[in-house]
Amino acid sequence: MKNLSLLFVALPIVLLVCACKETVPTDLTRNALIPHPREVTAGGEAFRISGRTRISYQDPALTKNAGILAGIIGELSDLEVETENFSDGTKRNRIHLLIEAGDHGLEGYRMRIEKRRMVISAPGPEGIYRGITTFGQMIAVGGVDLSSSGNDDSISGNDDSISSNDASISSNDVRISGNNILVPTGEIRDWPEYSYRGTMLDVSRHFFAPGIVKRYIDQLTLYKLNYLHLHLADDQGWRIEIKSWPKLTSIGGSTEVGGGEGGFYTQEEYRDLVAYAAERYITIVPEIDMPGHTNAALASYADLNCDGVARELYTGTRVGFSTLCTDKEITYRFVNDVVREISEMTPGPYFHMGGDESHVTELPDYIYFVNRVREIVRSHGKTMMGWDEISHADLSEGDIAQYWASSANAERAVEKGARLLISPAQKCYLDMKYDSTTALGLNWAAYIEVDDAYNWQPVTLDEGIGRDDILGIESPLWAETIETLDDIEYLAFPRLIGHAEIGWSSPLDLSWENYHDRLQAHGPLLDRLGVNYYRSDRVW
Ligand code: TNX
Repeated sequence: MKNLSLLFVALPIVLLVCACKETVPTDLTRNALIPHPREVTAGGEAFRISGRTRISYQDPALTKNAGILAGIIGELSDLEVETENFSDGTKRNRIHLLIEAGDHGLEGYRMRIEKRRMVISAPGPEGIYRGITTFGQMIAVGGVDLSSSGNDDSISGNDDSISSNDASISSNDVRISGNNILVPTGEIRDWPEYSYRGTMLDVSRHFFAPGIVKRYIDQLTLYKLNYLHLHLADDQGWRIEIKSWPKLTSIGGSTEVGGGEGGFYTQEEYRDLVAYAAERYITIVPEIDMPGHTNAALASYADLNCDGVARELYTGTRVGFSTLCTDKEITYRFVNDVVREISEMTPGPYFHMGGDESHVTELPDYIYFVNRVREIVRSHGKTMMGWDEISHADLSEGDIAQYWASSANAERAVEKGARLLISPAQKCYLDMKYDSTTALGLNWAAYIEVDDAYNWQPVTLDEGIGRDDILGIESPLWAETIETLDDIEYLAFPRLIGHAEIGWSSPLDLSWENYHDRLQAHGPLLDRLGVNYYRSDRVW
């Protein structure tokens, strides 16, 4: 409770009441978990984690997970829990991490909390990790009285088995007191609705140093997001070192919106970011936007322009004025080198080729270009992603179109056999202002308050788009108006948390009233983590 000492100074009466009698949390269904888990059953008792409890992992592949779990417990209490590699999954006073087959993919997990032990099991380390993040929320946020929201139906608790004395339960259902953590018993079975739950960070309009991106990654993983799409090149800046085309960064990376000094990731820094994300079970999706949004490249190499004249660097915020020369062969040598070098550093399955707002590329040229890029991307072993305009080209099964603006484009992509990443600007764009008073951001698509960001579903967006057409959901954060980590956090949080729930939870469990109460309970956690989130008066 290290960081919560102030709370007790502020609430002496609560402290007095709590000092007389230890409150035993026994109702697992009250935990304010986000995303909402699939199935929660209360056991009616409590498991005590103390100095003698150990984390016991059955498989060496779970060593890292055991360390992460011990770290979370250590951060939230005074406990230094030891870890051990042990195959007996029944021992008492243990938090067991077990590999166990399941029916719900690699991210599905099961958590069984009994009076004398608890078990987190999954088909592999990724699912165990998702379970650990749930456990982390249980002890960091605790419980909340969700009955006031009138949505208890949406929590599949087994009421019959609850024998808790309600009068003894205050609003926090998991108790931490120095060297003891009490966790309510019961069972959670959980798995994601969509296998792709992501956010995009535009590092081109303003450059964000690796340390900032890592901090953002830390925050994404709290809410089970598993993809981070980096928008690495646009008119205002080229942000990734390409060894075979060095001027892309020495010239193209030298500025940003407003004329600041810009910057770029060396290949070493990019690899390090990819590894950092992978440690947290987040896959990086690199994007090089083309044939439009390419002024930084066109300023770096004259040959990429149809007239052979290098463009001036651009530090404004207009879009749609630049294009690679689609009928020059050097353009495809360039694209091939870029896709090859980036793909070699990117273990994830996707390469995003942009393709949006190419307003000065003739449509037949655009189609020809996207078709050729698609072949290049495939030749380097990657699946092509692109903004919804790519549906004009020859898409087929395996390609991914990112629905941001046009349902006609999205439907055309589906008709051609592609699947969709759902990012409608009116709901998902994290760079949209919350309301007319928000200092940061834009408003061309909408004002998006916290409830607006939550109150929609990918499957009901468009009649022509069915569940099977959808790969997942992604929330883009464009960076024309933002320059710091504080700015990123202000626009992303808490809207992104709602998107994370839409991506993970059962559509039947999505209810603003219920989510509202859980999100409210996450405020103190975000405060403690120092996240500069928007304190919407619709929530806090
Ligand atoms: C549209 S979204 C764009 C971006 C801008 C964004 C600002 C998309 C595919 N293109 O170039 O940054 O609006 O909200």
